[in-house]
Amino acid sequence: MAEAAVKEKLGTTAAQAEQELTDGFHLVIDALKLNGLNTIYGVPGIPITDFGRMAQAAGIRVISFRHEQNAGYAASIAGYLTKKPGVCLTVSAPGFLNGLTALAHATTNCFPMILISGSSEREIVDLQQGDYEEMDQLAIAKPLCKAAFRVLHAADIGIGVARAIRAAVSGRPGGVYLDLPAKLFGQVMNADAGAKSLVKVIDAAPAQIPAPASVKRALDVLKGAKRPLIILGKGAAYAQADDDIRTLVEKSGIPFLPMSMAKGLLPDTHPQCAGAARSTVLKDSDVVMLIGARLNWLLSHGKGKSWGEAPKKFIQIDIEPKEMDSNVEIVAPVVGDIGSCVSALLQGMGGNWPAPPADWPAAVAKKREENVSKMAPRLMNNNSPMDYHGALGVLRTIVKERPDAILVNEGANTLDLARGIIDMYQPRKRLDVGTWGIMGVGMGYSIAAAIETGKPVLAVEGDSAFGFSGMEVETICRYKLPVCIVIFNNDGIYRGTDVNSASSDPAPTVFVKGSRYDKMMEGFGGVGVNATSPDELKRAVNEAMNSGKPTLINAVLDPAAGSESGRIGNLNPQSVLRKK
Ligand SMILES: Cc1ncc(C[n+]2csc(CCOP(=O)(O)OP(=O)(O)O)c2C)c(N)n1
Ligand SMILES: [Mg+2]
Repeated sequence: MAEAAVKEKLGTTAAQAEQELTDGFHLVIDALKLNGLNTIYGVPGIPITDFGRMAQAAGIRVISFRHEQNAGYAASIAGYLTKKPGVCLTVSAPGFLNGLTALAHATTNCFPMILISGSSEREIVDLQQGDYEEMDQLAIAKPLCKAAFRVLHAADIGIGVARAIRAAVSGRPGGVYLDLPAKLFGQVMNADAGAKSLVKVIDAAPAQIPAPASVKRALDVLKGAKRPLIILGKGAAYAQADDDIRTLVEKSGIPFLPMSMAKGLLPDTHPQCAGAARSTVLKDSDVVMLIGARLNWLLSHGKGKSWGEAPKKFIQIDIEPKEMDSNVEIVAPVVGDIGSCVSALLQGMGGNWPAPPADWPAAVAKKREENVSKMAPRLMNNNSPMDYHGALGVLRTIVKERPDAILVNEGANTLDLARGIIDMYQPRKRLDVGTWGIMGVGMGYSIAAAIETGKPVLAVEGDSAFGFSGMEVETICRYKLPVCIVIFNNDGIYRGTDVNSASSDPAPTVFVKGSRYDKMMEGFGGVGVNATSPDELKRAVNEAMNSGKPTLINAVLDPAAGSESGRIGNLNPQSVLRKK
């Protein structure tokens, strides 16, 4: 054979061989795509930089953040909004650790999420020989999530991703860690075998049907109630069984209390909503049916002063059997997924379910009207600098006029007062600090909410809360997201008035007075506005929501307007000793 012909033949064979091979990079991408995971939130670096590029080239949306914690919070709320695991991608050790808070947060809040981190050489890590970013990430992640897996062979990528997806969304959802060592990405294998090794997860979150006897028991207890109450938690919102839940509440005639992120499942203005009569319904109810809500600290563990003296019976609907009796006795546990449970309850209720004794809903409605009208005049003040009520009165109207916008909310006073004042009208429109009362979710949530839903986002942020994720305003500008951030700037944490009498250092709770957060936004090409009155605030927010341009409004609040720890000051430890 002539030399040229030999060369050509060899070239073709090499090309053919290459075509028939795949590698770890592509298998991970293919496995994610096969399962409909089309968005990745993360921060690039060794060993996942090229992976991000290739994922983007393959049609996956890769949203690149400034800090992994924010990318992780974004993934966690993407999971909540879509019922598919949100994916966060990080580098090894420090990037992994930055993402880990969000993974633990996802698990605590029952949001499906997968944290994928690149990791260093196993052989070196396990001998602790000081590899680049050395850390036994799998061991560290394990206690903080629902499940943790490591893939060592390219042929196992399909199974690894499938297990991660199933673990994240089945049963009670939560966070899953997937460890991908650097070497895995470069491993090659036969392309056909690679394609065959991928797993499309069938029925990732199988329905869990409640036992008929448990449904009957619950309905018997409910029927005997004189002053029943339904509490809706974010588990009920997650379930996306909106129509059935609404029908159940309306058919029963029972007052309902939405937990923070369940607001809007039925409108807060619904005649049965007891949101504005919370203390009355907790104290005076005799039977409480919890739907996707846990009796944790947010409900005072189901006992103590806020629950009153009279004995209570609890019915609890939850997918997790271990949730039952976690704080108090549950007389009627109904274990199953919320959708299946609610539909079984509806069926069991039949066509002529008796309404609760009329004096109960009437008493709740009276209390609600009283509280609402007490608050009304405060919401209309046009004080400058603003107080919380004046500023929130304006935002309340804006949300009423734009019920499909997503409200992100964090802070102390900024959170507690906004939760009470801003009515929600549609399910899953209120995203906030969740079970831990965590600061720092603001920008990550806003970004994911805009990306996942395509709806405008209004983020109402305490000035301290905002600081935890503030750098992501660049990300918001870079991706041109329709996010309007309103910072309730009261010069500090809770208040801006603390004074340190011992030295010239500022007190621990105060920030630079008169800060202009709006200038940050301008620095990245977004719109910045300094608003000093409710009228100015209203104009600026409406303009931002109309334009869809990334906007940050520095709302100047009276530094003395807030109170210590917002509504949960009672949780601060006290001592009889008051040494100064
Ligand atoms: C990760 C985290 N760190 C610290 C806290 C404690 N903390 C609770 S609220 C808060 C900030 C409150 O100030 P701000 O956001 O300005 O709201 P304001 O009460 O002033 O309206 C802090 C730091 C927390 N909840 N989470
Ligand atoms: Mg503040």
